[in-house]
Amino acid sequence: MRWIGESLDYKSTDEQDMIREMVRDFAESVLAPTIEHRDKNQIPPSEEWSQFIEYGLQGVTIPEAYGGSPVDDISESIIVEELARVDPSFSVMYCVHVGLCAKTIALHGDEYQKETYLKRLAAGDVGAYSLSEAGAGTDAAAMTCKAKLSDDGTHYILNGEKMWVTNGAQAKIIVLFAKDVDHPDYGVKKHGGTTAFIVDSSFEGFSVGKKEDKLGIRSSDTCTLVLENCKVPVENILKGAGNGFPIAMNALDNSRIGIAAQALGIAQGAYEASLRYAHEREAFGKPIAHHQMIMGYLADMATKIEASRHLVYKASWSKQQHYEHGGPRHSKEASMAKLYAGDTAMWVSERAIQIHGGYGYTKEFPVERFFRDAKITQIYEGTQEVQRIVIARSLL
Ligand code: COS
Repeated sequence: MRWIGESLDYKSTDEQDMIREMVRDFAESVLAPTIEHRDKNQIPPSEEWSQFIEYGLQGVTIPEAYGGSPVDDISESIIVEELARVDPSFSVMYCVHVGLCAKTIALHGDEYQKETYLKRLAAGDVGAYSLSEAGAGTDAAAMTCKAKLSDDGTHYILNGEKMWVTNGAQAKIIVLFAKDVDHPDYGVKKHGGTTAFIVDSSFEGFSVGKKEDKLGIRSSDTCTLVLENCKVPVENILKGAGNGFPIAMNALDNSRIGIAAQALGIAQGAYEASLRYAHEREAFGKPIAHHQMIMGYLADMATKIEASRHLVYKASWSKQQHYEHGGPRHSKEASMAKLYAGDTAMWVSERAIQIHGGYGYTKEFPVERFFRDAKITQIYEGTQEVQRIVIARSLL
């Protein structure tokens, strides 16, 4: 049997290096100066998004034919990682736009849907994805939002309320799931009738509800969406009525890698702040970086971050192999990356506060924000418990 090491190449490509440098520059020059204010006041990064779209990176999951500028899947993760290293809120806005929304339409959309919606997403209209409801988060198949075909057969009428929608208030285009009550599988299979709709925020009967007041990622908007006889044209269904659940799960396989990359960036940002502080801060006559316990923390942080990076890039590579070369589904790799990187972000950001001591508990340093932002990476796009279910199922 061949040893996997024989085929490994750890070198990044010139394009990946160039993308990392470009995004780092954007994050440090545009996001860093405003993040504290946006975090404190829960202001979404709309201004910053307008500047970001000048780079064209909002179209990395969209084919060139529809105005996109595709990059390889590791580069996609590098972009998220570099954004999160400075501003985790912006990184999740980006992740949902390129991953859950644009990629899902690119994979499952027909020509009309791609022509109409991918072009707008590529031009910078913000995208969102809406699966969860008040009583259906982890148990996604338990959703109760209903869709019914209109009498003249031209529209579906959607009713219900969706919850925890990232970019909910900003999005113009939303991939949204509801159950077609007339589908033969509705009420037969648990997820029976689940249908993926492309909803334009201008559609009649669509409105944005409550905005959540969150512990972390406070500059990212998270809302409920209200569907009151919302009219969605039949041509806006992805892959036909009743075929939505696998589309939802497949989208999560992709986006969990994005959240893992976000967690990696958070851990990296918290670690770098700690390293800087450990060199500057003196105690007992020397920089704390030279005290063995702090050295131990820094070593463990760097090791866990490196391990996370391997899992994130491996999962990104597996995703690309799956779509471009018919490789096996990447569900396990995505869940492993998110599980490990999410726990690492939480652990590293907590240690970062410990290294900063009392100062780390204040808003004078960014580590308390990283700590608050890290927690959500263990919850959204599948809790750590769900990741374990997905991993264990693939093992068993
Ligand atoms: N890709 C494509 N299809 C998939 C899939 C995947 N990764 N995983 C499951 N499916 C398909 C199955 O093949 C099955 O299809 P059929 O009925 O045609 O056979 C269907 O989806 C149902 O699968 P399953 O029985 O595994 O669904 P469960 O209800 O048991 O759900 C978990 C399993 C818990 C893994 C799933 O509900 C989940 O991921 N929950 C978390 C949701 C989440 O991340 N929410 C946050 C969203 S951010 S808004």
